[in-house]
Amino acid sequence: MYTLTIGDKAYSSWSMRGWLLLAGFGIKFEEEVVEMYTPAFDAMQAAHAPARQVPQIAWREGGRAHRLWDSLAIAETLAERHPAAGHWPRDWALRMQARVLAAEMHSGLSALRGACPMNLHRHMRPLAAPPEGLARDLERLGDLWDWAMREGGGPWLAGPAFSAADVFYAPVASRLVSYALTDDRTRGYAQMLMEQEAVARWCREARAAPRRIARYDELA
Ligand SMILES: N[C@@H](CCC(=O)N[C@@H](CS)C(=O)NCC(=O)O)C(=O)O
Repeated sequence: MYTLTIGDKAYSSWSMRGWLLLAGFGIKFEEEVVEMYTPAFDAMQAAHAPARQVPQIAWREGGRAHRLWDSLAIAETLAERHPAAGHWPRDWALRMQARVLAAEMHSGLSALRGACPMNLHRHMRPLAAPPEGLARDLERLGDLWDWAMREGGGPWLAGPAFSAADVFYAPVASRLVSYALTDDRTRGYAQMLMEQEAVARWCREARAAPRRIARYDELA
């Protein structure tokens, strides 16, 4: 049995990806939420160096304790351990497409990620002063999603089935909604992704959690 350690569901975008890579593909796990920016989070990081960041997955196997972290490594390792779960498409060209999309998200869109931290309590409230680079990231996102739908035939980013590629963009879609950044190219898929069963469940649980983090809620 896996134990997934995550941060606050409303605010921890990488945690959302880790959780979706399990819950979105029918893999059983226990979850441990450690509130971010607290002594308990510091203690978790010290206890689990060098993993440190969330999400992390721990389990015992073959008499050994294992710990897996970083969402891209999590996607690849879970796909390898659960080949029938469907993290990556079976068709090689769609699988390549899914990996390209996940990898670009993992290392890119930094203006969008930096300026618009995930906050599932925020709804359609634009940033007061959108920073340099945000428009470029939104343009790039529109290009990527357009290309993905054309190339794979949709309705998901890598063809007919929800895959790890969609997982990587779930927090991105939530930012588009929270900060009123959707446009004609991104609105439809962002909406569909937010309504996907596991994504919607994460969002419900996030909004039900009582803790609020002022530094994110007060972002103008
Ligand atoms: N590259 C990592 C990023 C993980 C990450 O930055 N997690 C944040 C929470 S959303 C974190 O643990 N921050 C605490 C820290 O960096 O000390 C991944 O893909 O999972």
